[in-house]
Amino acid sequence: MNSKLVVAVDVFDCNFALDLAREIGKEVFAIKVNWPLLMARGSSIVSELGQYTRVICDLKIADIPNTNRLIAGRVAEEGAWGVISHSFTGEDSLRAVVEAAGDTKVFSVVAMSHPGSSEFIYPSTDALIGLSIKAGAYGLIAPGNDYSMLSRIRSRTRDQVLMTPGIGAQGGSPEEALKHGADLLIVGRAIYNAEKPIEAVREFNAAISSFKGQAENKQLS
Ligand code: OMP
Repeated sequence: MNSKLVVAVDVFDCNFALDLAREIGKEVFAIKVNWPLLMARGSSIVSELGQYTRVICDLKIADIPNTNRLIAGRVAEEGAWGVISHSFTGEDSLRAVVEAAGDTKVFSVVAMSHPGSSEFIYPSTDALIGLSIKAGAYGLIAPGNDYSMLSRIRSRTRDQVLMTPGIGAQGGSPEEALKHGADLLIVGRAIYNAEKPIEAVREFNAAISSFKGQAENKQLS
């Protein structure tokens, strides 16, 4: 399945998450887990969900290098395909995540999708992109609902994979995000709160595959 869809499952109910993963796993690129599931179950939720699809661990790691290393190492042991880290803590902290993550891909936050991102993060986005590339990040988190910021980030890197939240509940559209340079689209509530999540997944996949832009079709392993 060649989907670009990453489904955020921001719930505390592990059975719901596992049932959902079983249902949609083959039709999505990955499932993203955040603190609610990790708090409810511990890090083993990563390998449990990993039976059905790739898992991206959204911990937004933001600590000193030693602590970051411990967290990223555990995520890698659980077999996560990817992990999300902040970059504002500096190159040494992000590099520690990259080193400890091993084969697990590191996505670094350089701009966020909520209004407050414009207060401190947006003014630093260019510096955060440079720092993330130097530290060896595989990908960047860029807002899928702010197309001018997304284009600006795309114009500063061709190599890093851009994974974009903000699609659906936060107002972004899959076609516009792809048009402005997204490689992977994160969708949460618009799928896990849908009456029939599998149908919502199929609608997003159809919108994604109908997009015929100039965006390169990156082959992601
Ligand atoms: P929905 O708004 O329900 O589609 O969920 C979006 C998901 O993306 C949530 O899991 C957020 O934690 C996450 N997210 C953002 O919404 N904005 C960001 O800037 C970054 C992330 C993220 O890193 O995944």
